[in-house]
Amino acid sequence: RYTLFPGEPRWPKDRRDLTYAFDPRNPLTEEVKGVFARAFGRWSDVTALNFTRSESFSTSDITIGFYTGDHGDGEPFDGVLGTLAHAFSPPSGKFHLDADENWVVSGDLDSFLSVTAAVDLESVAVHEIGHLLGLGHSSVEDSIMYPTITTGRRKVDLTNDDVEGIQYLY
Ligand code: TQI
Ligand code: ZN
Ligand code: ZN
Repeated sequence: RYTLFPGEPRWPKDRRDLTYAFDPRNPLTEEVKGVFARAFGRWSDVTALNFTRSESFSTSDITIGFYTGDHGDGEPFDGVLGTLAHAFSPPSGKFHLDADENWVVSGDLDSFLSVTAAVDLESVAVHEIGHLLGLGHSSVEDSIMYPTITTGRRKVDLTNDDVEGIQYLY
């Protein structure tokens, strides 16, 4: 079953249109930006939420960046595997990814075979966006919000449990 953060924090009712921006210090390809757009789309498909990409990092609701090691928020990254990414509950909007991971862009199936400790970017993004929106971890093994993922595995489809959780909040 899904869980929520203590106090059930969520984006307020008058904030159904949320913007997101990428840290300009990380130049990302359109292919990588498209992975995030698809991950947001999986949540906007089942809620009244809309996510729009913004070019203004300082004024966006959700900010996305790739960092290594200590990056100033007291939760340092740890190199390959271990912590892959973290996101904070609403209304923080901070979504950080460990730049030391061997991120794989979904659909690139062959890369799973050749990359050691490959981590599927879209799978992690869908999970972290769940946290950004207010979902904690779920006990349902197939759910996006289950707290374990297998390296090299792609898990991007919301389950009924994820949908029930997000539709309770929004
Ligand atoms: N990062 C943890 C996570 O996102 C950070 C974390 C631990 C956390 N406990 C939390 C975040 C409670 C919010 C609330 O779960 S992680 C997975 C999963 C991680 C883990 O790097 O370990 C995914 C990132 F669920 F598969 F284990 C993405 Cl998909
Ligand atoms: Zn961080
Ligand atoms: Zn998590």
